[in-house]
Amino acid sequence: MQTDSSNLYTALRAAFPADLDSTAIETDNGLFYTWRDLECGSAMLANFLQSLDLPAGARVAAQVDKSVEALMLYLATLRAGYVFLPFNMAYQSAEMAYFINDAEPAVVVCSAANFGWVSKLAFQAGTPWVFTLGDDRTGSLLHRAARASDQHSPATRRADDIAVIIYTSGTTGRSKGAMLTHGNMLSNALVLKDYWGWRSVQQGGDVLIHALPIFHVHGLFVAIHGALINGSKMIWLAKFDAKVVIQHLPRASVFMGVPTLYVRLLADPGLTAGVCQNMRLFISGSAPLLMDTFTAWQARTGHTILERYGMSETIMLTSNPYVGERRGGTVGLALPGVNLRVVNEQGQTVPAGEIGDIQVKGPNVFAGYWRMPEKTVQEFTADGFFKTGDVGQQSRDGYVTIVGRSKDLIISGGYNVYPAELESFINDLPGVAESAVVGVPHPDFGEVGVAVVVPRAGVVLDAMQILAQLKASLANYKVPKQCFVVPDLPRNAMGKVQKSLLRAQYAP
Ligand code: MLC
Ligand code: AMP
Repeated sequence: MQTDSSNLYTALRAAFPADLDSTAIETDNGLFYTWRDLECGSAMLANFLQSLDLPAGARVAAQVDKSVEALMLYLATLRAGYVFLPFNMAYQSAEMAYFINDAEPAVVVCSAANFGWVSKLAFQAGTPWVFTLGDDRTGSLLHRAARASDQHSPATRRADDIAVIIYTSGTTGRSKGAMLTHGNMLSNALVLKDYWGWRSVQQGGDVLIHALPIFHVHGLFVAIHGALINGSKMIWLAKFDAKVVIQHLPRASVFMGVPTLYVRLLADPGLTAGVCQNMRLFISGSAPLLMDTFTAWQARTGHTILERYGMSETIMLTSNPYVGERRGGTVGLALPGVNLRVVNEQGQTVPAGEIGDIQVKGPNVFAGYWRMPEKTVQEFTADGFFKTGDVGQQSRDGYVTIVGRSKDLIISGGYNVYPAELESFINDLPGVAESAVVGVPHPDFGEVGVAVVVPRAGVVLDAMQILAQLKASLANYKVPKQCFVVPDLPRNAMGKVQKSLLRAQYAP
């Protein structure tokens, strides 16, 4: 077998336990997948993809429900040396049209229910292959791959070859594709393996409850790479459900979630110290964890949540320590290999405790935005640091606290919502003069959007109708939870809309 240590799959595969017939994944609908199933299933899909004779660097896009076969498609794309593009199932046709036209994937995989509109978009954009994949082991992809060999040697890939493109929305409303390399992901997975004290099979092994979606950095990389590179079993939940998580906790040792998951678990009386007694580690990230949640979790379960910070462009950047003080309200220390600094407007590093922009450098930092060289240059400093868009401070002993964002972004239940995208959509609706979308605190999602809309002279706008129009066109989680029609927006002397005033006004 040809081996190339820079193909991420090769490194993940090398960590599989010696007993390939032991369970790698147990699903919430009673299925058991062995390590051999992962190896052979992804080999078949990789062989099938390669039989399509795709050009070098071809993109394989997937907008599918969470399933182990979807994970195998990801692994197969890595093995075959193509570039994987995961998409949220909530995206509707206008959003998918943008992504498909921008990324020009050679293969698109979608659900059978969406095949009609997705295949139309893809064929119009010149994609030659569209397959379906269901969450119940059905679909043309598996059907076509069924005759492929289950033996496959990972394609030779360099550490700086692109493995995945993750689309993030841009502040202009135009989404940018962050290109992550095999090297970015492997270096980060190896750092986290040590940092979070993952236990080898010889040490009794870890069992991860996987309850997150698999189209983002958190569920796809931090969780899945974490389990695979440690040869650890996953309990695989199709969707987060507090009761189902609690039912599985006694057999697990690691859980990862966005803060909303912790809030929902705490709301269930079934969460007790007893059900958590075999747990080793609870990790939170993707959005700020409130101090209340941190302390309530400690009081109820006896465990201290480990909060970490990262982003699509960088994977993980900082983490509270596994051994040592997990300081609530902070995102911990820069991970080994990550160079993190807090700078002022002139780009000078500020003293400990002072607030500034967070910039980072390291082997985990992405290779740039897909087909946006100017945007990529803008987002890096002359000395090669990436501007995260997060605002924070670092204590004398290195703990980082995030206090805000210089980017206009709402993080709702761990999903990013860009006000500029919503505002441009609302401003195009008939009768709208202008609008502003702001984030306000929310007990479940942490933060949600509120739209404030000004009608054109003489027009009467219906707030509910505006929300209905947004819902008909955009992913559901982006739709503001409330809409207000007002005569005008507050502006400063420069004529800029004062979003801070709107936030304060609509927070209640
Ligand atoms: C769902 N809804 C949301 C929402 N999720 N609204 C705002 N924000 C959200 N995040 C709304 C839907 O629009 C719908 O409204 C209603 O809730 C029910 O939808 P659902 O899909 O059934 O919701 P639910 O299953 O309860 O989902 C909630 C959730 C989910 C918290 C489980 O949002 C989730 O999995 N979030 C995790 C996101 C994540 O993995 N982020 C990682 C990013 S990586 P209606 O009105 O249409 O009925 C990253 C980097 C890093 O940030 O550091 O990790
Ligand atoms: P994404 O683009 O989806 O990867 O989101 C990345 C952003 O999520 C970061 O730039 C931060 O603003 C935010 N984020 C991630 N983890 C945390 C955290 N622990 N606390 C606060 N914000 C976080």
